[in-house]
Amino acid sequence: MSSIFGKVRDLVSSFLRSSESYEEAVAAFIKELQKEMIKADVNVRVVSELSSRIRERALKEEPPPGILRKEWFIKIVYDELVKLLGGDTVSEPFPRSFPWVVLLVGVQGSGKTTTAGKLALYYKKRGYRVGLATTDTYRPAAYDQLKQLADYVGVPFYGERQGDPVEIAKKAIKVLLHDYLCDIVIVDTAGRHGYGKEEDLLVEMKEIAEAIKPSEVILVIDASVGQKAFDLAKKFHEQTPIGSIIVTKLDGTARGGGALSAVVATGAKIKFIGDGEKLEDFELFNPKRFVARVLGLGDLETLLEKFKAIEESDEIRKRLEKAVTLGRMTMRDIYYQLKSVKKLGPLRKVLELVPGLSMLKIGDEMLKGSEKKMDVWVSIIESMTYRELDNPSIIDKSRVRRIALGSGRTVNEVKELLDYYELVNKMLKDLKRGKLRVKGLDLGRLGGGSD
Ligand SMILES: Nc1nc2c(ncn2[C@@H]2O[C@H](COP(=O)(O)OP(=O)(O)OP(=O)(O)O)[C@@H](O)[C@H]2O)c(=O)[nH]1
Ligand SMILES: [Mg+2]
Repeated sequence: MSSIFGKVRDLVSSFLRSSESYEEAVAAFIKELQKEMIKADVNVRVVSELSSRIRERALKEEPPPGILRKEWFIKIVYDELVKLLGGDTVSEPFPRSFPWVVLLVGVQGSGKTTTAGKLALYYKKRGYRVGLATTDTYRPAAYDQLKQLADYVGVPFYGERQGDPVEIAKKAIKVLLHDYLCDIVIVDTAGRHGYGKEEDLLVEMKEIAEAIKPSEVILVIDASVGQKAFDLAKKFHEQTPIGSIIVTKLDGTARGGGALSAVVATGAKIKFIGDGEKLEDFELFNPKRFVARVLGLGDLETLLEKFKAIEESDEIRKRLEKAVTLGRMTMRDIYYQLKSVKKLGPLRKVLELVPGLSMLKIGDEMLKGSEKKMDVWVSIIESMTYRELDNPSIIDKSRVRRIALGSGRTVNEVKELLDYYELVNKMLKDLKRGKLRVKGLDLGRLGGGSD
């Protein structure tokens, strides 16, 4: 997998080491990145859009405290690549409704049949009743190939050695859903169309899709497919809207750029990746992890840690903004902050960039407060019930004693946390009423009216 984007890893480390000026180094990095991506068969339009976004941010944004400008640039590259690959969410692999019918499409040899087997195993292991079907009557061995996989996984199979693929698909759905009561049916299709043209294959996919109305059409794409993947994905997409993508053969020497292009061409996200011939060589696609690997951030552990800290502080900032808007903060928010600050460890200085945090004393208490106190408070909060978390005012003397006992802390320590909770909430309330001004917080924007 390290071969994707060729030498991007080396680019990153030489960028960080280079002695050129920031502007020069950025320009050089972008130029090399473009070269590598084009070499990796990423569509030219995609490359140029990506680089202008990176360039613009690189020249405009100031890094947060504690982060060097060059490090921040790598974060920008990381962000933009993650965005390109579907954002920071890992896609939801589990169907929302049943039955869930998947139609696998893709060109010859892209790995559809193998992927059908992988999907079947993946979902069977997770307790679903899966069925496999093939409509491939063009390649003589296609039927046996999927049948064998179905037997290996231990799931029902439907296929016919010859006949009209559309009719076979319809029958397969009927048999697997009604006779075998499957929750999930995976339909494998042909990658070639007799001696026919590519157009015929596309028409057939469209007809099958119209006949069985799958819940999701998945494009299976080989990581080594080059530039033509972009056009191909677009063509498939025009015939049968692609819901998601599975990239196969990422274990090989492929650079994977074609697959990246397919993502952009269809607007669909990569859901799984295959990295081997065995059915177990299959995993959910995680854009962040993937890009971190591509950029070699695993080797730059401290840098990756810093990025995580920034993301964490971003989450805290969002929660704080909400608390300010509402004029209150829950015990759960406090818990989240305590945990984050602990997790960030020596990087907690990054937290200082959270606007208003230190002014609200939350920062002071936590940033300067001892590690030990954080542990105490975390354990106390963990001993509270959900009702107490949501509404600490119900915590009376006897509950205080029970919480202290449950967490192995003293009554005074529990009281101290509750006092702190009250103090923070009083400040938030005053803030909302406009009695308190906090530097760095745009109160107008947050809409804290003076009611
Ligand atoms: N190394 C590796 N090989 C794979 C992977 N996925 C599939 N293959 C191999 O690629 C070849 C083609 O796979 P198939 O699953 O038959 O491809 P297909 O799309 O069904 O092919 P057609 O039905 O002919 O269109 C087989 O030799 C598979 O073992 C993968 O993730 N890694
Ligand atoms: Mg096949």
